[in-house]
Amino acid sequence: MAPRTVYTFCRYCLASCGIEVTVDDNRVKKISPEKQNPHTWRDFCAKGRTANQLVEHPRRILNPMRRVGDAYVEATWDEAITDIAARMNALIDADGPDAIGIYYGNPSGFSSNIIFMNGWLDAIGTHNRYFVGSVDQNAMHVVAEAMYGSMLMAPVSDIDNCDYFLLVGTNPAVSAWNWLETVPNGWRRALDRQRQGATIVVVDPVRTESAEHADAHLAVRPGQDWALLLAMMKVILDEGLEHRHDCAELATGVDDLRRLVAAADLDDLASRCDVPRADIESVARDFAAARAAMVVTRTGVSLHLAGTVAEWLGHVLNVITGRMDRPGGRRYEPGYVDALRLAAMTKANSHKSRVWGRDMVAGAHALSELPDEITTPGPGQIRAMVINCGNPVVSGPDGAKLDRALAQLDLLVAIDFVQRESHRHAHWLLPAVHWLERDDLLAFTSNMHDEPYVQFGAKAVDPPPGAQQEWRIFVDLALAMDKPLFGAKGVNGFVKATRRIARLTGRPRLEFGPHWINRLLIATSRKVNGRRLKWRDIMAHPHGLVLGPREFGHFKEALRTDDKKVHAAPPEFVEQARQLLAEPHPVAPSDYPFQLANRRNRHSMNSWLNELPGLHPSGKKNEVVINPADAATLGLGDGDRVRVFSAVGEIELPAVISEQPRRGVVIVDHGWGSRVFDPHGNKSPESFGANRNLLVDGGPIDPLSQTAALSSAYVGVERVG
Ligand SMILES: Nc1nc2c(c(=O)[nH]1)N[C@H]1C(S)=C(S)[C@@H](COP(=O)(O)OP(=O)(O)OC[C@H]3O[C@@H](n4cnc5c(=O)[nH]c(N)nc54)[C@H](O)[C@@H]3O)O[C@H]1N2
Ligand SMILES: Nc1nc2c(c(=O)[nH]1)N[C@H]1C(S)=C(S)[C@@H](COP(=O)(O)OP(=O)(O)OC[C@H]3O[C@@H](n4cnc5c(=O)[nH]c(N)nc54)[C@H](O)[C@@H]3O)O[C@H]1N2
Ligand code: SF4
Ligand SMILES: [Mo]
Repeated sequence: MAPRTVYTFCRYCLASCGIEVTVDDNRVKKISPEKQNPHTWRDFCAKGRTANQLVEHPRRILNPMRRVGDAYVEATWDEAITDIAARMNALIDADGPDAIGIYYGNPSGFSSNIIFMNGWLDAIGTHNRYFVGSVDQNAMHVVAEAMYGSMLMAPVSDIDNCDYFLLVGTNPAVSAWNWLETVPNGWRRALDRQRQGATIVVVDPVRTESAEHADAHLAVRPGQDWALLLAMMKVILDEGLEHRHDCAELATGVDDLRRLVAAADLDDLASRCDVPRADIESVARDFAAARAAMVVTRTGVSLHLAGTVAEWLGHVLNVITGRMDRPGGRRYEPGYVDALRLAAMTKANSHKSRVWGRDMVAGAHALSELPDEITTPGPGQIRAMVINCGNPVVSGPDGAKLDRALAQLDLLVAIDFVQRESHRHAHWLLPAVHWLERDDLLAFTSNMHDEPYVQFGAKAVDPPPGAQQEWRIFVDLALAMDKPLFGAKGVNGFVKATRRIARLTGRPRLEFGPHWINRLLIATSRKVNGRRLKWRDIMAHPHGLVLGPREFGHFKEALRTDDKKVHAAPPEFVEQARQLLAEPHPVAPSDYPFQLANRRNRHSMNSWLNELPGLHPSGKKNEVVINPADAATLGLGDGDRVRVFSAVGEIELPAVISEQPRRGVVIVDHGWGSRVFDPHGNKSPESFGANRNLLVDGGPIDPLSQTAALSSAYVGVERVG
């Protein structure tokens, strides 16, 4: 057969680059950027180009594998599902549904996985749900819920009209312009604006690639953005630089903000964040005066103990200076599916955790609570876990504590391509399907693109015969456990009936699955620019389809607060800010004088690509990056072997001396030190670099987002030997 070309998009990150995949004999020969894609391809990177290396990973799990003693043996799906269902049901019968827990990681949001996973979790009725949000974007969810009335209401950036970019805790030159929004080619578009006269200010303790190109770089003390942004808000409100109309008509609570800043002192705030007061004042004034401006906040803001307050203040700066829903600011893109309405219709999970008595955030508990929920005996103790698309021992705080807890489980099931660090105690390894091997319609992120856009993510190659998509695994488990899928009577019977019909007619697509839901979502989709989307429109546009121009004016109508206003000063945030103001200034403990920062690498995707052959030309490892002045004090030279330690762990890595981190900050990239095991051949595990999250204590958390100090933990550094 001649090679064929498949047009689809990359599903590693939300940049969603259009790609052209050359396929020969069910093998990927080449992946290139798809320049006919009208919306997104210009961020295309080596991760997308090498995506087939994971598909063809020499250690890929090809069939379910069951642990027998210290080894694994292959089994059929029937055996796997029957055994897992029976063991889980026995635990539920003995201890109740909370005996079953789940962790779902970042990639679970890039397919229909989560819909069906929730269907299974609702079938069981467990509250023990843990997700990646507590080590990523929970702060944004908490802020959006309180200010806009929906945790999913994420504003998108109107880069091409912006005159003043205040980028806080984000490095778009490396990570692309995406989090809970995506602006394809966003960084280059911002640089284009800069050439036309726009100003870019980057706030980051690290002199990143983005900071290198900025007009100004404020090297904030890690975790203290709240003080910096509060100071800017104070300058704007005290000097009357706010947008009068929006403060009165769009928002409520601005008077509460005035009272809050009246209690704050600029010199105090400047000293907390360690940015000169004069710099804060000039940025605040220029930001407020700019014709069009935006604050953008990301993981550099959220992964701290005061992350939610800082995230909130970033949104507040946009609101009070009239940046919402105006050209060059942030707007709301409604997309073709009304995700906010659908989210409001689904039953919100609420539950207080057993050990720490904490509420759920965004429908799940925080990763830092998981170890204690596994190890503390009593009713509701987790006895069985599923890890769905995740590597929490590496991505979350205090991985060693979680690893010890996972070892105690009666049953651990990992759904993934390879057996990674977090899966080392798994009783079952279930082989997953890569995005190159599956069809996806990401309808629930349609409101996160910076223009109305749809593309069907077509599969390029068939998956290995023994791999299965998560949706099917969760449906099979619900049926085998005889628990009602989606917690609704009758669904299991319906699913079985469609399976029977599919079998009898030889038409597999008659079986209930994600394509049913996709069709339904399109049939009930909202009109975009006056036109309702049709399934055949999507199919007729394999390169993707822009559904008309960007529209302003949707922000206010999308608000889901009762009074349809932005709540600028939710009392819990104001209270938390007051508490932060009352705390003493941050001082590093004498044993642990440095703060541990993090970087992303163009060629890494969190923890899942670092061990691929050929992706890290500069060598496969992470290192500790130290400011020359700190290195001199420690007597360290480039390449020296160094021990980095905290109260909960220690790691060893080579030192690199660089001006990148400010004094008192050392950088170790996350996502390394995650072993890839060989359940088939029993060769020794492959591992590169060190897991820096072993140094992060999971105890102290941001009370609002329940996120640990992932990017501001205190550590000590010393030369080895
Ligand atoms: N210190 C520090 N820690 C961080 C961060 C940081 O900046 N600093 N970043 C945080 C952020 S933003 C994130 S998103 C998290 C990520 O945290 P996680 O999502 O827990 O971890 P990943 O490293 O993304 O691992 C994803 C796993 O899913 C698997 N996988 C990929 N696709 C699929 C699929 O389709 N199906 C299945 N079943 N498995 C799949 C991969 O092989 C990999 O094992 O890490 C967080 N941790
Ligand atoms: N190449 C690549 N791209 C990715 C990913 C990847 O792993 N690799 N991951 C994707 C994912 S899951 C996500 S969530 C996004 C994340 O996108 P971003 O949030 O833009 O991620 P980073 O590049 O880590 O940028 C965070 C920046 O915050 C800085 N920072 C750390 N602490 C502080 C602080 O206290 N204050 C301030 N102001 N800054 C601080 C860090 O030094 C870093 O430069 O990227 C996505 N894109
Ligand atoms: S990983 Fe690279 S190619 Fe894939 S969507 Fe993100 S930026 Fe694009
Ligand atoms: Mo993330």
